[in-house]
Amino acid sequence: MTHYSRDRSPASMLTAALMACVSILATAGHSADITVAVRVSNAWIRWLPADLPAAGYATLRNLGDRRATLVGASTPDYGVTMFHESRNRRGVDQMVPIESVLIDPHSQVSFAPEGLHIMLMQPRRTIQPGDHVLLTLHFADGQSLPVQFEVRRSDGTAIKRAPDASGG
Ligand SMILES: [Cu+2]
Repeated sequence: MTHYSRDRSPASMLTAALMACVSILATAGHSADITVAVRVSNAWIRWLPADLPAAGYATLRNLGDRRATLVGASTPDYGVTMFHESRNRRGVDQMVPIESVLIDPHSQVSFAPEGLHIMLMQPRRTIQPGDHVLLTLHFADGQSLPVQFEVRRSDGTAIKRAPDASGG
């Protein structure tokens, strides 16, 4: 059965954006300095069929004056979440675990195919293109940032295409 998800309304995207803002503002009252001023864009998850692990990608921009240190990510939708970097050594593709990702002030870091990615394994529900997955990014100073990731096929499209005759 082909299932079309139509929940990607501007309202739900606005909600996600507001949630991201709220998490920053919520901690602002407790401390004079806001150490995490990271804005996330183009957050998506490359979905692969069967039980192949998915990978999360996004661009993180540090709008603040202090370095942000990303130390982890968590989500209720996957059992295992970790940072990896894909590297090619002498023609062999490898994925290297990354402990933390530094984002210098007024600069950005991109998680992207062939490079940094958030490895997602052991899904706890059926996840398919068109879905959204809430990932919370954790920073070294204890602050966290919830981000909605859009699940897309490996070619970057979000919606399952209707099956056609050009199989195999
Ligand atoms: Cu990986």
